[in-house]
Amino acid sequence: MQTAAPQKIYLKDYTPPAYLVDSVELTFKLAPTTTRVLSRIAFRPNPDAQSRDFFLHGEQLKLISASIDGVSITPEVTATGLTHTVPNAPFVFEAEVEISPATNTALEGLYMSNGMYCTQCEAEGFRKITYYPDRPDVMSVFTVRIESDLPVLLSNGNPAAKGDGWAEWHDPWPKPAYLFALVGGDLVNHPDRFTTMSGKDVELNIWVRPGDDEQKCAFGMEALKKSMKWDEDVYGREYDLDIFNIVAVDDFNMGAMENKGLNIFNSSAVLASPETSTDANFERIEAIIAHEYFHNWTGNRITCRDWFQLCLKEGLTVFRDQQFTGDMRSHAVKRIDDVVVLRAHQFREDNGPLAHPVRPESFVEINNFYTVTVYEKGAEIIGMLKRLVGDEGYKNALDLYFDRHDGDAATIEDWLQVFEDATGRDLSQFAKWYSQAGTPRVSVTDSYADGTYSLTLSQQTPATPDQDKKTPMVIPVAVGLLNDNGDEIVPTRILELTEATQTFTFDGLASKPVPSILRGFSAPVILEHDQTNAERAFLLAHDTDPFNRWDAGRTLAQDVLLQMVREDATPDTAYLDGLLALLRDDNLDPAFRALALSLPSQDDTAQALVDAGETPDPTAIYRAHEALTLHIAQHLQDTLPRIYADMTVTGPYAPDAVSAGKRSLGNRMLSLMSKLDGGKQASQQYATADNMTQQLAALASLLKIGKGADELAAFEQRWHHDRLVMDKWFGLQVSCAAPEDAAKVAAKLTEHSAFTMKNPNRFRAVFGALKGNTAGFHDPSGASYDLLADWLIKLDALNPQTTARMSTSFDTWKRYDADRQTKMKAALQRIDKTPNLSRDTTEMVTRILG
Ligand code: 0A1
Ligand code: ZN
Repeated sequence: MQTAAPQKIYLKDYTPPAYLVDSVELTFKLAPTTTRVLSRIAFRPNPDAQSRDFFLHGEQLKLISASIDGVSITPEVTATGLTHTVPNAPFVFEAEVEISPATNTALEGLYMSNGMYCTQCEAEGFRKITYYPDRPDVMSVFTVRIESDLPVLLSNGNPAAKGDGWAEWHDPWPKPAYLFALVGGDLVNHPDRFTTMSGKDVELNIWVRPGDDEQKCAFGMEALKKSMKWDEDVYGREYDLDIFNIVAVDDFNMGAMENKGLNIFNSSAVLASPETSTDANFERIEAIIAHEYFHNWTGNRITCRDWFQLCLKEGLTVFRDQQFTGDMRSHAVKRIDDVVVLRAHQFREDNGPLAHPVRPESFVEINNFYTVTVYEKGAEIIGMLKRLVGDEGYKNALDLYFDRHDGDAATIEDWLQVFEDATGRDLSQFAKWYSQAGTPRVSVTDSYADGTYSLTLSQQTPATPDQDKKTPMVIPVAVGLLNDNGDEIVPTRILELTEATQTFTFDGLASKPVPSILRGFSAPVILEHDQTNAERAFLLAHDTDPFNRWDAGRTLAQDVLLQMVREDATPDTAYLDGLLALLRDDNLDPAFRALALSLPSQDDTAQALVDAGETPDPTAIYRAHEALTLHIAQHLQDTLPRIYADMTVTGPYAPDAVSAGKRSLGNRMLSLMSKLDGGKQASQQYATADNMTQQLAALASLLKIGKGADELAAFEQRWHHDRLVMDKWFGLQVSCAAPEDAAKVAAKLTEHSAFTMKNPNRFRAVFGALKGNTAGFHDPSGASYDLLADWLIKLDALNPQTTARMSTSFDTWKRYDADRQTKMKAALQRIDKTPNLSRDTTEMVTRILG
């Protein structure tokens, strides 16, 4: 257990910094366990400050010397920083500290990964590098000198000078310390160039370790150039340095990091080749490269005043990367993909013990708030704003935002103000989306009389931790109406639901229409609409809104599953016929058909049962999913081989959306066919596949029917040298394991010589997959709970951030039966009682236990 109660930090306590920084000069003398960092920081009193106390953050630093205006001082040093008296006028603070990157397993601050030095400073890692006011509202110009024998030495900004064993960098754009970065290593680059909209020539590089990885940068480089062009075309944003560097690193806690001019990427988020990466990997890489690049304006040029404003940069940047992917690929498919993620992860968070507002009001450890709520619900809020003010209003507001706040550390109030000023709209009620946690439920009733159709919408948001009472929000509900023939008689209209209950009317209708509600998923809410299965099947067949068409099928599938869980029913043939018609409709995008044929996740079904006031049984849910999949396979049996053949992509592999969509539908066919042919087709596909998408899909189809042992061994034999491919090998075995075997399979994999908990990707491959195998994780034996708890306890001593993140696997514990609850609670308590448990994990486990 923690010795000292961790301190909670509140948004309401924000005060401006006592001192501002005009310039920072840093010198790094790199050495694995004895890196020296020399700093020279020009401070000046902040005229807006409320205090004159001088405090610099600093953790795990060995202070060698310090001075103020050249006079040596002995500051008061604690575990969290240093203080000293300072002049009431501008002054220069200098210090020399020693740090040990080689033993830094937390992967925060300066650390080493496979012989390479790299940094991760967001959120509060810079304080592990040197003493500094490590808060985002202190922005300064950095000059960095790196001394090392390593051939490649990089930092932010533009290269200033270099010589034998040293390099200097200067970043002209003032930035907070969390955007600082440094890399030193034996690296090779994949170079390119980009000419910006005003004709400036920018050098681009992706840096990787020498070896086969060099071949894997081309796709990322194209994605970078597309992102740069898109941000110019769509947002009018131009790049602002002479050089843009991306570095791939194997050990990284997150996906990637937007450090100014020097993005550092988890190698899984940048390296790609047809032989080693799936279509999903390619799409993810394109999106993450775009996301980090877009941060240059939304995050770096305009940053956050404090960490409570994290959604200011993250919600907006996710929204921008979603728009980008839609433009590059398919808007309909991207929207469905995003909503699947939102419902699976954000709704789960918002409806459990970890629920928090998009702008939280307090935290113990900010790293615990890089959540789906801040990111994905944060992006949904931007989408709603755009829907409410229209495309023109959104464009004007964004132009004003960049004009007014360039160079600022801004707040959500600043953000909403530009929308108010640009559009004249009052957003005071809308602002609740940032402060009120929980997923609103919108229920629907309707009636028709004398040519008028009335739609009554009611909203209600359930209580969440620390927030009992909720008040109505502004909910944009996009609605269209269809007639009995399936023709659209009222095109999409945005209804603004602002009260607890409101009725909207549509006049001049010849008969009662079929409503299509929440088109495009116009707000992140749960729609409670008692439609008959016939109406849903009708929308599945006719809705002109592709999202709602897909969602009608999804709701039907969920209903069928619930019936099968409850009473072992056989599935509704209306649903199966609907699927067949959709599958045979060759006018429909294959990617869309593949999505329409996939079932809600088992975790979604569990939540649907909770919403209906029932206790979910993961084993029964698993059986219902298996049974429904078999029914679907049998019902579509005659059509599967034809579509499978039609989806063959000829020619060399390309990761474009059209080819990927075909493979996606083809592999959906393969997985269904495997339920009937004992894996014959899958074995053949495995044997002949010339790319990872086809190979992995075939292997998954085999493993899911309890076959594929030979292929699994061959896969390991072939790919044992490739870390990212081996992550797939580890993960797939756990996600495809039968529920009763999942814990055993995961435990056995932790004994494999290639398993290491020091690498977050490998740890997540095994334990992320265990969480994803819902019935396996919740196997009544409790074996998975115990195994995960054992490993989280071990990992916490090395890497608190990843441990805390992975502890969320337990966040649904209160949903389940008494026996499972007892077992999960015991696992959580065992973690909580671990001596010296990190602040990160302590906060998470405490919140989960509630
Ligand atoms: N800002 C990055 C993600 C990131 C966040 C936190 C980190 O450490 C706590 C690392 C990376 C992004 O949004 O891409
Ligand atoms: Zn981001």
